[in-house]
Amino acid sequence: MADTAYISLGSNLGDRDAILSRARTAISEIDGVEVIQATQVEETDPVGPIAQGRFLNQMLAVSTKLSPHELLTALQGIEHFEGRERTARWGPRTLDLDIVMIDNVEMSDEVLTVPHPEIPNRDFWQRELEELRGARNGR
Ligand code: A4P
Ligand code: MG
Repeated sequence: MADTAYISLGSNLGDRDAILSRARTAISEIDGVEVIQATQVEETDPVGPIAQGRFLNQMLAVSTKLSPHELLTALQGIEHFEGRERTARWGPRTLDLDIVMIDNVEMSDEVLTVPHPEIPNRDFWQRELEELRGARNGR
């Protein structure tokens, strides 16, 4: 059985366009994952307590045969490949990949919460979800 997952790509350090482009390619190359749709890339004001540069954000809808944890591990591998350095929580990053939602999945443990708890605070995520899920449901 394949699930539909919604993955957020974010970058506010370095060559943001090139980083998102490589991330899309890397996600499409994960075994058991197929990219089915993508929103436009958009520039967004930083959310959270740290003053930092603007982000480029994009959301992908993917069909995945992986478990949520396997998907998270694969995404973290891509983040590390892009040389992300963890400084402050919420702080600047070359590449941040978040699992925003997985259709029909609700779960929370020490490493993974789905749907992502920040959805209510991020207008652009809500818009992107509406765009991708609305299109898939024929709206
Ligand atoms: N984790 C738990 N649930 C999830 C999930 N659904 N998807 C855990 C991904 N990871 C999840 O994340 C910390 C840990 O969260 C992971 O190890 C994983 O086990 P992280 O990415 O290492 O740390 P972080 O990103 O600094 O913190 P956090 O809390 O994930 O922050 P966010 O929510 O990723 O926020 N403003 C704009 N405009 N655009 C952005 O993209 N992003 C952030 C980062 C802040 N402000 C932003 C944006
Ligand atoms: Mg994150």
